[in-house]
Amino acid sequence: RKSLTIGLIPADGIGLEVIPAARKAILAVQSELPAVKFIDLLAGWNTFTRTGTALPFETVQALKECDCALFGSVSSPSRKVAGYSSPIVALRKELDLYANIRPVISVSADSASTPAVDLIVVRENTECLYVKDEKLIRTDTGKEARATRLITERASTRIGKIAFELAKARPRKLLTIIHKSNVLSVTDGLFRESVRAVPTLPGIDGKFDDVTIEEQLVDSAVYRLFREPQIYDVMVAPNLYGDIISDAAAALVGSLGVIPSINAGDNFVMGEPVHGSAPDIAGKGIANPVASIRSAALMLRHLGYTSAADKIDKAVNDTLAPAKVLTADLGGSHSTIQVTDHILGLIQQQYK
Ligand code: NAD
Ligand code: K
Ligand code: MN
Repeated sequence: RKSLTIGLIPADGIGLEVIPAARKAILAVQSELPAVKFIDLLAGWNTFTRTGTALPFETVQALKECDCALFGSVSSPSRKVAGYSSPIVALRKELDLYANIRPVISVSADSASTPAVDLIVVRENTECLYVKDEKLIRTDTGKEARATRLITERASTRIGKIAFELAKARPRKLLTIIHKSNVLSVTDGLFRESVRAVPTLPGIDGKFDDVTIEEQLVDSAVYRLFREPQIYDVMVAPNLYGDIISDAAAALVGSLGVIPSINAGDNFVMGEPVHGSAPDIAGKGIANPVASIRSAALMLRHLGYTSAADKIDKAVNDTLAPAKVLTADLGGSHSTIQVTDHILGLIQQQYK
């Protein structure tokens, strides 16, 4: 790759404050990257109210010319608004971003009161109950609702591959498959079998022999996640379980403001902080930029720029603890800019 073109979609609320911080972090490591070029793109509620669409055609077209993108956060109204639909959901579909990857790491592993959490949830992003094939029918005894739960070998295998790759790259090399195939033996059975079969696929050639495979029923997985989160390393799950597990895991570390994610497909990756547009603090300059900066690092790591990603992550971790330069959500009093500048300073030090 001769250049790295990155689409920036801050969208709404604090997205407008934290995506610029992520941009600066990428620029701080640009000596390790091909020529970086940013393209500013529109989407979200503000865009909808001005133009009548939350995801302009030009944005989708421009993204197809990009190597990757960073998405901030969108303000979706709770009431139904004619013509509006969430751009992030549409983008995942449009770009076939089938893997949702969320690392959850404790803010201060040194604190005795909070358990040390260092895990990654890998969520299948395209099927399961989220195919939204729902029907309401009337029967003699009242209404009846039915939904299709789609699990395919193809989607389960491709998410399984991503999970094995991530587990292999970590010190513990442990992969836990989350399912409920004691009850849902056909659908969850297929998910479980497909993931388990990844190491035996043609072309894998023993690559994943050093990865330990465990499995856990989804309900007891949530229980154990709260009691002993340190037992988990990489967890892979179908869409709905992955959604619930990743929010539950996020609750263990104190603030949404530190949790990054990527939406990944075979040809594209989009970094995105897990949090929303935070209307309660938007415009005040106090939003935590860490989730977005970590999302930028995760995106670079996914593209293979490991050492650039390591430098960003180290600077972030050293800013949270021991430096304890923190925004208000973590009990500190620093601004978005102050935390960002501290992180940028620690990145620069690593090049000296
Ligand atoms: P939220 O994540 O925006 O906020 C929840 C709470 O966490 C708020 O108190 C907020 O101030 C705080 N918070 C979140 N991120 C923070 C940060 N970086 N720094 C400091 N504090 C932070 O969730 P919500 O309030 O349920 O939703 C607000 C809007 O965001 C809604 O319109 C919702 O639809 C949207 N949303 C979008 C996404 C997305 O873009 N993918 C995800 C979730 C919610
Ligand atoms: K978001
Ligand atoms: Mn969710």
